[in-house]
Amino acid sequence: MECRVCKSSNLYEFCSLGDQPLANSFIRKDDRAKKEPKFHLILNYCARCGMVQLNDVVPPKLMFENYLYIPSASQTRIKHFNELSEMLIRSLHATEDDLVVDIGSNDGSLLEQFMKFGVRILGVDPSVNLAKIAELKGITTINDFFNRKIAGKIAKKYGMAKIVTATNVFAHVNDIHEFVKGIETLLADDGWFVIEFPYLVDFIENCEFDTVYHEHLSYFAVRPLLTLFENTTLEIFSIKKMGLDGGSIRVFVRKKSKGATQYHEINKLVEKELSLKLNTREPYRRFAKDVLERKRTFKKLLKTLRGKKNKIVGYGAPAKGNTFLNYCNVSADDIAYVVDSTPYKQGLFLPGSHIPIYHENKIYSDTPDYIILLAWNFADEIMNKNASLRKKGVKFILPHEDFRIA
Ligand code: JHZ
Ligand code: ZN
Repeated sequence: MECRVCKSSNLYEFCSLGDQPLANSFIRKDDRAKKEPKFHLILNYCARCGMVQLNDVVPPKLMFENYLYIPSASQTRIKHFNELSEMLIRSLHATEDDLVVDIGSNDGSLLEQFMKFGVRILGVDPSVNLAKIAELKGITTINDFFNRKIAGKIAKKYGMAKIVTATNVFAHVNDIHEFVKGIETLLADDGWFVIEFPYLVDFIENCEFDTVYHEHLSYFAVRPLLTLFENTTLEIFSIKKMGLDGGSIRVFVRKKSKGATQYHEINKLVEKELSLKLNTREPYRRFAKDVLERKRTFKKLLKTLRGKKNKIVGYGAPAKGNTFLNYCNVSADDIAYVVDSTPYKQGLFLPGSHIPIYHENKIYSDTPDYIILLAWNFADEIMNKNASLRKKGVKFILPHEDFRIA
């Protein structure tokens, strides 16, 4: 095993979440008796470049060919995509001749926002079911994994891209050097490549261990990211911190020497990373301890609540919820069901725990005592829309606030 950024074999294992099923492999009712494939979920830290990464790489086709996660199940994410598209169109003065390519385009949620501006749009996504949905919306989608070859084909057929976006997909890519070469092939000289993903600083500071699953191969800090682009024709010229998904960053990339780089913003993030000693093993050791502590705290709470015969259910069937529940050995005896707004997940069962997934309405007819907020990154949206339920006395358990009950 070598570091996916600097190729060093000086990797240090700091946290194991055990063997787990794939977090987005929801199960059909009739398949519950079948054995689920499980894979190690182990985090490594590269002592040379500081990159945090998974030890084991699951064949991507197993995870992404039939994909049930859609960003459009959350209003907050749609709003975010709307803001992102507006900002990029405005900043680059993009017109109808310009091409926007979204990598990991999913059901076309982001490109739908760009569509409003009349620019040319193109999606790239390996998921067969989601590419079909995007095509039905009128979004041409190349149904494949992005790489240099695909980039070359796009450039030849559609021309160079003024805007290339990759939101929550960069961390899923095994060969990131090949991916970056694809961007070098595709990006116009005056174009921008914008990447978004969860930020290592928030991940470590808030012990967001549930965001570890087999899809997430990389847990980026700015320092290794700068290393990644070092020997390329591209440069990072700005980075914005965002609150989304428990703390993410938006990274702006373009061809080298195309204007003023916002070093101040980038340096501030690097300084923060150094002040947290993310270039040493210390914070990772602490993280592993915190993970164990969080499991203990939750198990204790669960025991107390169940001892008092409370009915406990879950809100959301996010991938991260499955890491959380499976790491804490939670079963359908502990949590009766979860509800989720994604139509494709409803009627299925969670991987590992086999907890059933229902429509969000179920909690209104059923009125549980406690709801654990598995999709804690959308706390505002979910707590607001369930205000009436809370008035009736239903309590929410907030994992991201040390399991506070609200
Ligand atoms: P959400 C996915 O992770 C997978 P997940 C992926 N690997 C990734 O990187 C991140 O996204 C970004 C539901 N929900 O977005 C919808 C409600 O039911 O946190 C979703 O199933 N009601 C690409 O799966 C889930 O919660 C609501 O009101 O961890 C949220 O999933 C809202 C707001 C959401 O991502
Ligand atoms: Zn490295």
